[in-house]
Amino acid sequence: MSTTRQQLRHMRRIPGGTFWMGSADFYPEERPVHRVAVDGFWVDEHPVTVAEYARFVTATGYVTVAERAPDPVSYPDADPALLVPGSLVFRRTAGPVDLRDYRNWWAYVPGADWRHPGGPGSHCRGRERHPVTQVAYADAQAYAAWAGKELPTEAEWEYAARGGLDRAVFAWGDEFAPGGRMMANTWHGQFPWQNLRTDGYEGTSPVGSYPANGYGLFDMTGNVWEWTCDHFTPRHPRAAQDACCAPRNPHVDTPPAGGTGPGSRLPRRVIKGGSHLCAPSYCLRYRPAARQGEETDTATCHLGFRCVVRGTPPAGR
Ligand SMILES: [Ca+2]
Repeated sequence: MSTTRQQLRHMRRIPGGTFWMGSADFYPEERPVHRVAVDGFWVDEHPVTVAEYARFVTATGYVTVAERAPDPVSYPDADPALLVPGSLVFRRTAGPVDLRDYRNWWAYVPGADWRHPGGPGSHCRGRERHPVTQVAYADAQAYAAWAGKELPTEAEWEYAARGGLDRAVFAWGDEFAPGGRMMANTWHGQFPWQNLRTDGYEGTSPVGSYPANGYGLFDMTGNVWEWTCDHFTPRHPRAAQDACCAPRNPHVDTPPAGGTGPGSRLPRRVIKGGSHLCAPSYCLRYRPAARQGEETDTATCHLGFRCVVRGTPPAGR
């Protein structure tokens, strides 16, 4: 694929290099810390916005996963009443709830989709610069293909998110709010009932509302989780730790042996960056090393994506 200047608008060139991937200080799935080498690439300056996704849908007529009725064959145990188009919507609770049961704050809402991220009656007017949400993995892939781009590997994503800092906790350093400055849109207060909006936003925020990282990238932390093209593994591959040399451009392109994990129906891909729903008391995942696995057909109000372009710079750049 030849790269064009049009493709590279609002993208940043990330120089190739080697970095420490993962963290030993938080959740088990981030371990082990290991060296990884990544070739240079371009990455979107910010997550794909509602306006950008709307241009794609207008041009192609694409219908997202959340806008289609789920196939009963894939959901043999599902309540038939829920086999209608829809997606997952967060609902702030009235007070403290059992944090072990996510059903206390997540609901499958018929009619929720990228145009109506909170369900019927919600809309995106005035939110064109917010990240698009309610997009499943295939929806992100479809956009990327249309734009002549691809989804990042987890290693590319994490390398870009670190902004050139070596083993820092956050994308901007080791302190969450340096000098009291809010650096990302996360959850302040007691999840999932008390949102203090210390950072100015309860839900998503317009892209670029917080400082860019060292590579000039916005919203690598918080706001929305972002899809990557790697299959989720409960830990980083053992081989990465044992190898004599840093793996180059690692990519987990098949589901791990032994299945997708308890309760999972579908392969899970790695999502990165945390979201406006991440609170220290529940999910301290607004860090480059943090990772979760998400089933590929899942669309939620706190998950979006950004794209990359691989290859060498076009002539003249
Ligand atoms: Ca917030």
